[in-house]
Amino acid sequence: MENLNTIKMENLNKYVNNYITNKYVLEFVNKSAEICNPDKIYFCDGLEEEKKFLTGEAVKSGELIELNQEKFPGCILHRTAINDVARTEHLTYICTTKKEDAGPTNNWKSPEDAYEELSGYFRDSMKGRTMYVIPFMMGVPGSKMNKIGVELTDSIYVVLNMRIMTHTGRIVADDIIENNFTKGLHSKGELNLEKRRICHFPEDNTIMSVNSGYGGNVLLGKKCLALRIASYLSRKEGWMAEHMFLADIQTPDGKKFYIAGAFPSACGKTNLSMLIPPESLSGYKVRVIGDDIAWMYIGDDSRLWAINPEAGFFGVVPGTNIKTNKNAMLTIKKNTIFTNVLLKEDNTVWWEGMEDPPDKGIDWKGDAWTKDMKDEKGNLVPGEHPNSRFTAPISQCPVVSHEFSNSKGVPISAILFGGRRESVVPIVYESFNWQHGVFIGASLRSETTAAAMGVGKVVRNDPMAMIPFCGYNMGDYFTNWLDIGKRMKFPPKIFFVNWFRKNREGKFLWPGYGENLRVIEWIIKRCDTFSNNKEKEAVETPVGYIPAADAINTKGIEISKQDIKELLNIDVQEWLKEADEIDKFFSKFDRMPKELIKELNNLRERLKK
Ligand code: SAT
Ligand code: MN
Repeated sequence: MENLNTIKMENLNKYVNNYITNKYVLEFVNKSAEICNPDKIYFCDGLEEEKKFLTGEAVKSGELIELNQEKFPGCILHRTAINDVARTEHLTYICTTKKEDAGPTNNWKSPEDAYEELSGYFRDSMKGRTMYVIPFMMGVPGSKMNKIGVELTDSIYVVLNMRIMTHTGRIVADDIIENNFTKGLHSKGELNLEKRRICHFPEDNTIMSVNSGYGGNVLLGKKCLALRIASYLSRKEGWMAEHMFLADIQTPDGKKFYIAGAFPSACGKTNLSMLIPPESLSGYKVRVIGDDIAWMYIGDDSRLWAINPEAGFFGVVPGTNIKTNKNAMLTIKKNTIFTNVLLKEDNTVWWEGMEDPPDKGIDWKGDAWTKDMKDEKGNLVPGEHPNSRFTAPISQCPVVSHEFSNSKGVPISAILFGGRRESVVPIVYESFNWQHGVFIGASLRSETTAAAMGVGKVVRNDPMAMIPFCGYNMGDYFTNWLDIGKRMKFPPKIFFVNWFRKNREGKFLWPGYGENLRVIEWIIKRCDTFSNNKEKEAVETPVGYIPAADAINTKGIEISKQDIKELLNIDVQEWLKEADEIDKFFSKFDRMPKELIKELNNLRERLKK
C-alpha cells in the first residue's frame, strides 16, 4: 500500500486489528506512536465482541469493575484518580496563532509553545500500554452537520465511553475523507495534575489531552470537539454549536414544540429533557432528543433547526432517583458505565438518595465505607463523588424521541437560558426579540457546581452556559448569534428560566423537576402562533415579559400566591446591580458587539424609568 511507505516498520509491527487505509489517519497514528511509544496499536472496530474483550482486559488490570450482571447487565464501574474528578478549566487551553482569537474568557497558549510542552508530556506516555485508535462520528447518521474525528487513547475506559457517546469503529471508516477529520490525542500519562493539559488547536483541527482520565477532559468527541472545535467552525460556516438539551414536547391537543436549553453543567438539563409530566398536566408528553449539546443551523424555511450530535448521556448521578428522574433511572439499568459511585456488597451501585443506604460498601475512592461514617466536622461521608456520572445510550431512554435519529433535526420554537440563582432572577422571563434574547444569554450568571474542579461556589458569568466550551473569542461568538438571528425570518423565541430561587428562610420557592413543565407550558403558549390569548398571559417588565398573575398553572401543587409573586418579582435595585455586573463582564471584551452594549444601556434605562 502506497500510504504505508512513510510508516516506520516498527510501528507497523505493533498494529492489531487494523482496517483503516486512509493515509492521513495512519500518518496521525504513526506520528503519535513515535512520541507516545505504545507497545501495541489497536484499531477499535466498534463491534459487540470488542466490548466484551476490552471490558475483560480492563477488569483484569483493575481499570474497571464488572457489576452484578444479573441486576445490572452490561454495566461497569470506574473510579478515577482522586485528583481527577471533573473538568479542569484552568488547565484547558485554546491554542490559536493570535491570542485575541482565543479571547478574554479562554486560557491561551501559542500553538508552538503548546506543541512543544505537550510533546514532553506525551513522550513515552504509552510505554507498556496499548494505544487504541477510535474513529468516531459526532452527529446523526445521514446528517449534513456530521463531523468525523479520530481519537487515540491509552484508556479502555475512554474507548468504552466513546462507544456509547458517539458512533465509532468500522461504520465510520468510509466517511473519513482525506484529511477531513479532527485529530484527538489522549494519554492518561501519570494523571499528574501539574502536568495536566487539555489543549485545542482549532486552526489545525486538533485536540491534545494529557494526564487526566476524567470524562469531559478525555472523551474528545464531547466538549472538546462537539463544542470547542465545533463552535470555532460554526462561526466560519454560519451555524451554531451550543451547550443545550433538546426536548420534544407534545401538548394535550397533539401539537409539537421542540425546545432547546442552555444551562451550565449540573443545572438540570438532563432532568428537564426527559421530565415526567405531573398528574394535572398528564396530557403532555416530553421526549428527549439530547441532554447536553445541540448543533443548530438555519433551514430552508428560515427557521432554526437542531440536531444532537451525541449518542449517549454523560449524566450527573447525585440527585438522580426514581422521584426526581425516573426516566434516567430506567435508562441506566443496563449497558451503563458508572463513574465514582459507591459499590455495594452485592456488586451493585448506590448513591445518596437513590434508595435506602446500604450498611456498608466501597466508596468512590476505593475505601471501605459505612452508612453512619462521619467526617471531622461530624457530617455523614457520602459514598459517591458530587460529580459522579453515568454513561448510557440515549436509545435506552424510555422517552427517547423518534426525532433523535432524524438526520434533518427539529425546528426550534423556543430557546431557554437558565442558571442557578437564589435571588434576583425570576422563575421565567421572555426576551423582547432575538437581539434582546442574545443579550439575555450573554449576561447569564449562575452559581458554580461540582462539574468543574476547584472553582468553589460563586456566582459567575457564564454566557449561553458556554464559558468553559467556547473555542474562540466570545465577542465573535456573540456576533455569530446576532448574525444568525439576522438571517432568520422565523427565529425561535428566547426565554430565561431559574428553578432555584429561594425565599428569605433559604428554602427553594419552586418544587422543580417534573413541575417545571408548568413553566414550559407557559413558554409554549407564548410560542404558539395560533393561541389567541397569549397577550393576556404576559406582563411587560424592564427585564422582559413575565407571566401574568395566574398564567402559570398551579393546579395540583401547593404553592401560595405570595410565593408565586416572589418567584416573579423583579427588584429594580437588585437588577441595577445585576446590570453593573454584566457591564463589568462585558467590558473585558474588545470584540463585544455594539448591539449588546446597546441592550445593556436599554435595560438600565428601562429600570430607571
Ligand atoms: O464533564 S463533562 O464536561 O463532560 C460534563 C459537564 O461538565 O457538562
Ligand atoms: Mn454539559
